[in-house]
Parts: sequence; structure tokens; C-alpha cells
Amino acid sequence: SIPEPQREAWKRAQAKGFSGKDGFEKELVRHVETTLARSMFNCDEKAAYSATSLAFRDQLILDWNRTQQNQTYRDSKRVYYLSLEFLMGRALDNAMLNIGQKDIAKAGLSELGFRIEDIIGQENDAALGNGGLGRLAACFLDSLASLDFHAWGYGLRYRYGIFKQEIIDGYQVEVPDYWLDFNPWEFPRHDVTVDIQFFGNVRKEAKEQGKEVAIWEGGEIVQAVAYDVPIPGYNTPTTNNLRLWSSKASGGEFDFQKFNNGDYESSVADQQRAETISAVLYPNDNLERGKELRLKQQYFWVAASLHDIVRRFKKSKRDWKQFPDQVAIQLNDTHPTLAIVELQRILVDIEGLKWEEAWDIVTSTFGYTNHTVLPEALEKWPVGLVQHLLPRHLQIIYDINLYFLQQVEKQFPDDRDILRRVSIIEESQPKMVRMAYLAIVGSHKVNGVAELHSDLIKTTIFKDFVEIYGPDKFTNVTNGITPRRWLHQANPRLSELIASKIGGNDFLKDLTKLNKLESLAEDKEFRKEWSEIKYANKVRLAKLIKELTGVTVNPAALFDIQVKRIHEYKRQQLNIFGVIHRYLTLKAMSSEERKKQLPRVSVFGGKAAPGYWMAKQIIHLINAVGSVVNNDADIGDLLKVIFLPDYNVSKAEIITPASDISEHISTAGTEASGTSNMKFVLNGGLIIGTCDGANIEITREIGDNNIFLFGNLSEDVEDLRHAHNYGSHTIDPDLNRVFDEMEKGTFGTPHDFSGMVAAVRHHGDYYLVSDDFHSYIETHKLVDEAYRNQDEWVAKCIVAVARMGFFSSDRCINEYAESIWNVEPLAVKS
Ligand code: AZC
Repeated sequence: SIPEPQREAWKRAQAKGFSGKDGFEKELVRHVETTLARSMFNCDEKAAYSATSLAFRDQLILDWNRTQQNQTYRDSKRVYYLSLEFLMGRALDNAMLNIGQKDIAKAGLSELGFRIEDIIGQENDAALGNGGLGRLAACFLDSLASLDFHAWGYGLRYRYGIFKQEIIDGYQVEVPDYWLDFNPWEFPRHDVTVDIQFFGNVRKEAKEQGKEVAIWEGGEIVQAVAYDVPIPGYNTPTTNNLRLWSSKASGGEFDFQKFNNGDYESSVADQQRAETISAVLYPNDNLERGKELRLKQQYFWVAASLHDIVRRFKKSKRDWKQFPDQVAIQLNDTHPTLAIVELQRILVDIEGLKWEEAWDIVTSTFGYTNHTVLPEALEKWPVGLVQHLLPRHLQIIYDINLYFLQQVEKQFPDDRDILRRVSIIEESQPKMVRMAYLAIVGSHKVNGVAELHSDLIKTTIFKDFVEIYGPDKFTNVTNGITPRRWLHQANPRLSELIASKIGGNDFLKDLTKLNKLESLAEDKEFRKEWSEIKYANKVRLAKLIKELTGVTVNPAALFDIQVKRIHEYKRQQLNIFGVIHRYLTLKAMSSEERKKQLPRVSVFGGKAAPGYWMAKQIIHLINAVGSVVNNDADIGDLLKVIFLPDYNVSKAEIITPASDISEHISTAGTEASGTSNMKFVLNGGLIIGTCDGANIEITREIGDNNIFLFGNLSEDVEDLRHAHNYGSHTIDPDLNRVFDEMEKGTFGTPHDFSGMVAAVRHHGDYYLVSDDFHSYIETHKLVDEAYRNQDEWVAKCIVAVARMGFFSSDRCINEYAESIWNVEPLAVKS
């Protein structure tokens, strides 16, 4: 750091950032002319986006510096959120809004010859995530900063985010997402690097007093390089850090020894192999496949992050015992579970602490969030793979397991079977490390993400652990969403209308203030303004639909939307079967009768994991149905079926505000929470949904007359499945008609969809599509009826919005802070 006598000069020269429209224009033009080396003669929208982003990045970075200095100076407890996914979406709009300078930018850009929407539209989404889990992490970062918490996110800087989805002949085709060609929102920290070791051997070395230390040596080293992404809070100078690690061959570009020996190719190959670690995001949502590279990613990221955290802690020269008073680490699902083992290794092998002392520190530091009960999503790694890649870590896992099982044995001396059930090592062929169990054993709190889900983990997958640790270790923190992005940014007109009626913008920081809207539900004038905004949002979506699919839809139709990852448990198949049923019903009507029907647009969007055959079939069916229905002259505007390609965060910002009804129709007990359900309601759309995940709490908050629930309850699912397999399984007659039609080839060759039909008719209907079909169809009739009475419908929407305060991620983060992390907010002093 700079010596005291010179600091005055620094302060005089301090960067200030721009203020006002003129200041912004100056900065923009400066960046165009100097940073980008262009001029008014060749500044296209891309260049204008780049320059605008650079101008705003400069603003953020000044606050970022201040925040980081402040946090270092205060040295209070920090939260570290470890997530393999951060589905951030675009940054510019968010930055402008959070620091309150969007109006300035809009005016400035307009004077300089650009429309702000076009400029915002130039940005690539930062799509470093699959779906709910990754987007939740992004919402949490926004809330942590907005609430002035000292918090860092840690993740991987994938060169390729989630693939881009194209639809060709009705089929999903995956295209790589090279999002980094220009990214002004990250700062490479070439001085912040960590060497990460893989493979090698462990040697025990005798120490004084009969003690032994383990020495992990040999193998290969890969370098982790930090890239920092500033996270601006809303209406506060707090700007937190998201640190993403990128992999590089250690020792620079390539191995000069090899190079000089003429082995150029292999020196470059080493380089590429190292870079592969952070090259791609695994495109699976709620599915785990034991790939070696994935385990490498996990350790690489966890080891680099812990090294960083420990280095920061050591600067304060505190006693190790104080580590949990300074550091809270939250594990976003089991992906970062190796952090538990790595911290134990650092404390015991490197810092020389006793095992028990180290383990106390470790377990007081970590919290684990579970996001799913689906067995196929629970991570397990073959023991042999862990042994090969991380030999010392496997030893530590065995020791953790040994001590844990000894404790269990003492507690339950008469129950031999419990040891097998809860062992971190599954005695299968091959043996597996059960990461969720390791995460539970190594954390002080375990939480689910909605009430039903948190109850389910306690009574099903983690039942034994509740017996062992008692119920207090397990808790619930119902998910939330950031109202800044999902209302203010996505739906500016609605946000403005609300602000004008309830006395300002405060609701964006305290969402419960929305309750002041409730009394306006009966106000005719207000309802009119409300409906106009919804209509305008539907026009905006209709435009996007036209652009992406060529299909014209009528904005006056009822917009029925299901956008989320394609998964059998989320039951897009139920939706499309319902759409076929609607189509057949319309076809069977006389033209007179048809005229009385309510026009509908069924919109689908979402990516299928590239290896998930059934999910891809579902996409194909939706498109096949669309191409028949959308071109049927009998039907016209009465029904349109749209598959919007490449659903992502920036498209969600256009889609969400345009729904009349959205579908959250998972088989009861399978969707841990869902978060798009919250986004849709917050934007004045109603829900058709099952009693699952956060739908249940949404119902409790907004009232059961403002939501359309249907279907079997989670407590009945097991029995129904059992009956399908061992009793009789009669298929719903209406669904049978749908299947017959599919098999007739109405939507393509009969065999195209035989797998989907067979899953219901012959293979046990695991997701209860037939069991719920009737009540689904009947409930859609209720939706139609309710929609006909627009006054009542809009009143329902307003009341629902007014009661959505609970679902802010701010509430959620405050719960984590209080009940899991034990931290308090600390504002940056200005
Ligand atoms: C998702 C859940 O499926 C979804 O219900 C929840 O809202 C979201 O997490 C956030 O908690 N889970 C995942 O995406 N899980 C995995 C392993 O991908």
C-alpha cells in the first residue's frame, strides 16, 4: 500500500465517476473514442452497448472498491455462497436500475442517437446455470448486496454457459454459447491465482510425540485464476463480489521444457487439458452423472475458493477457533461438498490442528441447502474415482465416516441396519461416496427450500439423520425472488403504477409494502390501468413470438405459459396432452359453438438436457402439435401453440409479465419449491398448479380463490404408483382419446411419440399424468370461465400481487442470516 505522505496526492487524483446526463454522455463518448477506438462515424449499437457498459462498470467499480475496503476494515463475519451455477442474465439494465441512473442513460443515449432498449438488447446473457438452482443463487446475490451483507459468491467462470437451443424441424438442437467475446462485467485478477493439485499419492510422515502427518504429493497442478464480477445492491453503495475461477495450465502458457525439446504439440495439449476444467457448464438440471471432469470442476472450484477464504481469515491473525465467527459458508446443493473435506484437510494437514478441534470448526462453518428429493439428482461419486483424483480427500472422508458411524453406533446400539443406511460410503458395486450425507454430517444446518420440501426431506431421504441429530439441525427457508429484476426491471410500467399508488418505490426493498395495493382491487380506474399494462406486456411478447417463430398470436387471447426446464416431473407432457384435448374438443364443435369459445395461446419454453431423450420427445410433440393447430383454418385464433426457442433469463423478463395464467404442474412432492411461480404471480398473472413446492405457501398467502389448484396430493403419490404397478391402471378416457389421436398420426408419424404414450399406458405412469388428467382439464375450464369475467379476474390478480410480499429473496436472505449464518448487515459508510 502507498505510504502515508503520498496519500494526499492519491486522494486529490481520486476517480469520481460521472453524474447527470451530460456526465454520462461524456463518459460514453470517451469510451467509444478511446477504449474502443471508434468515432461517431462507426459507432453501431454493439459499440454503443460496449461504451455504455464500460461507463456503468466504472460507476460500479468505485462503489465496489469502497465496499471491499469497508469490509476489510470492519473485518466482520462474511458469508460465502458456494454455487456451481449463477444464472445472472444481463447486467447492464440491472446495474443502471440498481444505482438509479437508468433515466440518465436513457436520455443520454437518445441524444446520442440510440434507443436504450436496443442497447440493452445487445448484451449476451451470462447463462452460467441450468435453471432454478442457478437463478436462485443470482437472486440471492442481489439481495445480499441490497441488504448490505458482507457476502461473496464463489463459482466457476465457464467459457461456455448453458447451450443455446435452436429448434430445427421441431427438434431441439444444441449450439455452443460463446458468451465471452465481449464481457465488460468481469475483472481478471491475474495476480490472484491458486495452484490446485490433482492425483498423486499420500505419504505419512512421523512427527514429534508419535504424531503423524499426511503429505499429499505428486500428481498434477492446475492454476485457478480469479475473475471478479461486481454485484451492485439496489439503492445502496454496497457492491459485493462474485468471484469466478478460470483454469489455466500452471507455470504459464506452455511447458517450455517440452517446447524446447521440440514437443510443441504436447505442451499445447497440457494447456488445453487444464483449460478444459472450466470450459463447460454441465447442462443437466436435477440429474447427476458421475463424470470425472465434473468432479474435477468441483474440487478445482472448492479448493480455490477455500484457499481464498482461509487466506483472508489468516490476515486477521485470529485464533483458528474464531474461524466460524468470521466465516459462514453456504453449500448450494451438494456440488461444493468437497469444501468440507478440503477445510478439514487444510486445518489438520497444513495448519496442524487436532482432528476434533478442526472438525468442530468445520461443522460450525458450513450450512447445506438441499434442492431436490429426486433420487437421480442426488450426487454419488465412485470411491475409485475419488481415490484416483483426490487420494488424501478419500482418506479424510473415510475418517469422517468412521467417527460418525462410531457415534451412531453408540446412540443406537441395537440397530445394526442404521449404520448401513447412513454410512457416507454406500456399500454397493462399485462403492460410492454419498455426497448429501457428507454434506449433512459436515454442516451445522441443513435446509430445504419450501415447507413441503423441507418436511419431505425429514421424512424420506434424510429420515435417519433426523433421528441421529434431532430435528433442530433441519430447517426450512422458503425460496424467494428479487423484486428488482423480476418486477422493476422486467415490468417497469407495473412497477411505476404500483409506486404511484402506494406512495413510492419502498416496496422494492420491503415487498410486504405491496399489501397497500389490496384496497385498490375494487377501484375501477386502477383496474383499467392495470389491464392496459398487462395488454401492453402481451403485445410485447406477441412481437417476440412473431420474431422467433413466425406465428402471429392475438394479444387479446388468454396467454397460458409454461416456461422452465423440460423434465418429466414438471409434466410439460400433461400440458401438451391437455392442449391436444382442447384442440379435439374445438374440432368437434359446430362453428356456432366455436364462436363462443375463449381464444388461447399456449406458450412453452425450456431446454432439455442434451442426453434426456424423453424431454426431447416432449419438445418435439409440442412443436408437432403447434404446426398442425396453428395452421388449422377451423381453429384460427381460438388456439395457438407456441414453443419459444432458447428460453433464458432475458427472455423470461419479457415472458413473465405477459402471462394470464402460468403452469406449475409438477407431480405432487417432486418440485422442491419452484421460483417462476413467484415471478408470474408478482407480475399479475394467476397460477394453475398442483399442491407442490412453494405453490402451497403461495396459496396460503394469496388465498385459495386466487389460484387454480388441481391434482393428487403428495401423500397419495406413493400409493397411486404402487397401484399402477401392482393393481390395475385404467387410463383416463379423455387422455386415451388424446393418445388415440396421436397414434393415428395427426401430429406426425404414429410411431413418433409411442415412447411418451407407452410411459403412461404401459410403464407405470410414474408421474401420474393419467391420474391428474381429469382434474387438470376440469380446472382449465374453471380458468376459462373465470377469465370471462375480466373485472373479477383483474381484481384477483391485484389481490394476489398485494399478498406476495413474503416471496422476496430479501426475506429469504434475512432468514438465512438469522437462523443459519448468524450475520448482520453492515452498510458502507459514506
Ligand atoms: C431446483 C428445484 O428443482 C426447484 O424446485 C427449486 O425452486 C430450485 O432448485 C431452487 O431451490 N433444483 C435444482 O435445480 N437442482 C439441481 C440439482 O439441479
